[in-house]
Amino acid sequence: MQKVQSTCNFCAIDCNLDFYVEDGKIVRTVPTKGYPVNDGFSCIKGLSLSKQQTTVKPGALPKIRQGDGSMKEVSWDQAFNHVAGKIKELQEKYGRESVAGISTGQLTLEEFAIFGHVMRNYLQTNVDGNTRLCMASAAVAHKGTLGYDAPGYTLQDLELSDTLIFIGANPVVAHPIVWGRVRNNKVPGHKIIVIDPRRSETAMNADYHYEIRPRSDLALMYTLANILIEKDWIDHEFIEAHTNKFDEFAQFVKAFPISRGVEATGISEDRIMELATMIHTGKAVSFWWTMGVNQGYEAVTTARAIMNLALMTGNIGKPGTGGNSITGQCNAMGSRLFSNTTCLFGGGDFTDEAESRRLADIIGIDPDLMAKKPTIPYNKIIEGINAGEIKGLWILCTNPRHSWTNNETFAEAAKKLELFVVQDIYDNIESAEDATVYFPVVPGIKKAGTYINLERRMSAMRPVLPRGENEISDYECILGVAKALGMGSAIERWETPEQCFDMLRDISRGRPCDFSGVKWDEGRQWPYPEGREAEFADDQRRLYSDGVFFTPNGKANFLFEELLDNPYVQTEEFPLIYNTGRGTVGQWHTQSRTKEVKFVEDVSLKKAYLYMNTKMAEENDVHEMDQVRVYSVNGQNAVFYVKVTDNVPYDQLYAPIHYIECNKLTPSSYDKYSREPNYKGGTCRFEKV
Ligand SMILES: Nc1nc2c(c(=O)[nH]1)N[C@H]1C(S)=C(S)[C@@H](COP(=O)(O)OP(=O)(O)OC[C@H]3O[C@@H](n4cnc5c(=O)[nH]c(N)nc54)[C@H](O)[C@@H]3O)O[C@H]1N2
Ligand SMILES: Nc1nc2c(c(=O)[nH]1)N[C@H]1C(S)=C(S)[C@@H](COP(=O)(O)OP(=O)(O)OC[C@H]3O[C@@H](n4cnc5c(=O)[nH]c(N)nc54)[C@H](O)[C@@H]3O)O[C@H]1N2
Ligand code: SF4
Ligand SMILES: [Mo]
Repeated sequence: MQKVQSTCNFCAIDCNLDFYVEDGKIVRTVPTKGYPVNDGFSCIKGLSLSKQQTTVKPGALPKIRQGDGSMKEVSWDQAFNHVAGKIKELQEKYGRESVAGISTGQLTLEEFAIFGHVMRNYLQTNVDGNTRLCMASAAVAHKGTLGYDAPGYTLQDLELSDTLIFIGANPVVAHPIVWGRVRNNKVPGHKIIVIDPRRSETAMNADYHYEIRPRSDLALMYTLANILIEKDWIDHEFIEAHTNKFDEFAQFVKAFPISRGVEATGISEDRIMELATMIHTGKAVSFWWTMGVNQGYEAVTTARAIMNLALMTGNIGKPGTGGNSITGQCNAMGSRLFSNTTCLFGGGDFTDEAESRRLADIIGIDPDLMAKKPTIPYNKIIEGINAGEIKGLWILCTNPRHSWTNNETFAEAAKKLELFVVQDIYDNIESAEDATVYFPVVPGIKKAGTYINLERRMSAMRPVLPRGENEISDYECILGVAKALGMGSAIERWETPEQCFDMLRDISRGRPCDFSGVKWDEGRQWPYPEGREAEFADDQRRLYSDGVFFTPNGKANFLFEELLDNPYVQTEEFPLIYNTGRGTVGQWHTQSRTKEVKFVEDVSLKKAYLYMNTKMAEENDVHEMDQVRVYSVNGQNAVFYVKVTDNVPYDQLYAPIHYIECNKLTPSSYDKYSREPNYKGGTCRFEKV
């Protein structure tokens, strides 16, 4: 029996697992003992990765839509030539930007990079990713406050903090290993605090739960800042030495007396004071935010306000502290820095000509062929298709027909495309219904590459199973199209993922994400510069311990602005908040991968459901598992089964995202800086069916 250690490619923890292989089959999967991330633990999703050896059809061939509407299998070469020809034809006829791509945070670093190279550099067009739906707000917030998209923490901080504050994060369901690390926390008297309008699974397990009104986080953060300043519960020395613009910030939050916080959040004055006092008395306070913050109409500003609290109390760069964003997908961190979508490879600006030339030299391309501006955002791509300006779309490792906000707009777009390439491991995902080309690729267990986890750890994905005839990876698939496009010397240095990794390593040299000392197939946190390995030997490292940030003067920025008007206030017509998010540990997003896991299937509902407050249900004569039709402010409606609970407030519904109905009802509304959808902030009403 052979043992292969590899990385789980579901969530951003990037657990390592030992796969035992016999006769070309995975016979046992065991979480890797001693691995600094998950040390012998994992969740059911990682343990179920072996299912893909049977559920992903082996040896599948690509398919092309025929005149009669049917899909016909063709050889890989035929498919590459067809797609390359069609891309060129569309670009000639309608202009370069008439073709676009939507990528993901769930492929390897090398796969994003080659896709970004082909589409953004060579074809000079737009590619956005599902990372926009997830981490864009955090990325923009980090750049402004810290000077670079560099979350500073290490997972060990969860064990070292005495005051852990989770804001819009539900790790019990979404990041079980994060929660495992919290449970390992041995600091005497440590407190776990949750800020979430809903009594989430994490709130149920916390010491304190502040059930604020949805979208009132920003007002709460400013109110807390004001209290901390008024009481002089701040770290003057740190502020003075390591931050910019504190005085302006202090002046600004004077407009947030505690009464304003009470009015916005619905939390009493005493309880807001209690929270401020815990931030003050904590010796190592850590703030952890996820989608309850990122997916809002003033998400970037809220994330900045959280980091402001960490900065003003000096809770950053020290063990157990930080204003920390928890990442979602296995390689969201990688896609943020190496997809060539919103920044150059390695985080540089498209306008930085010297940096652009340096990169062109490393990747072997004429500097004129480098992308010159950031991509248009996801929503502009979908709107562009619906407006008839974008005619070709290539999506890989994402299922937007299901996951995109107001998803009927994607359904509409898909039907208008002249070329719609869907690259996935399953041909039955909702997004493939209108595909004109389907590329079947192998799942993670059959390929090699690198992920970066939530604490900046490069994590090696190693092929666990051999490949059969016709089986190719995402990397090879993109390379095939690149060659068919006639890229010639512009793709010469990109023959294998390993070669690509070497180029990215060179690119990272001297940048904050410097991983020049990391070898292919090695797991390490960045930075890890070549020649300074001994200095960076600790494998649980955090950034900013020297108080130096990535801004021009090395100081972190206090960034703030007035509250915006909520685009979706509750009205008589739409009196309820429509909250959405993860359902259970076993279910992953659009469920293409997890619905096959028998254990998960046995305990999950097959049809869309939502949670409704007990009193609301009683008043409307709704009982457990009755059906209701929900009418959304976006003009759509859908039917859901009802689960009755006290964990959701009276005037809210909570719909798990794992059913396509969920995003039928979310609005086309975005944060103005990050363009991330305001997925958790719609309004609705319902009637019993
Ligand atoms: N099992 C499982 N795990 C996953 C995933 C999965 O699909 N399934 N997906 C992964 C991915 S890509 C991601 S991004 C993460 C997401 O991880 P999380 O962000 O933790 O998950 P969500 O359920 O989307 O949202 C978290 C909480 O935000 C709350 N919330 C809603 N509105 C507000 C608000 O106005 N203020 C505050 N403070 N809270 C609010 C919701 O009630 C919810 O409990 O999970 C990852 N892990
Ligand atoms: N209402 C609402 N909507 C949301 C959210 C929310 O909280 N509320 N959360 C948003 C967030 S944070 C996210 S990250 C998105 C996720 O949204 P999606 O990215 O659309 O969801 P997934 O189901 O993860 O889609 C991944 C696809 O990749 C395929 N796949 C798996 N492995 C491979 C591979 O190796 N190669 C290829 N080519 N394909 C593969 C899977 O079969 C699947 O079809 O949803 C967003 N949508
Ligand atoms: S889904 Fe996340 S927590 Fe579960 S095994 Fe995979 S990486 Fe670990
Ligand atoms: Mo995500």
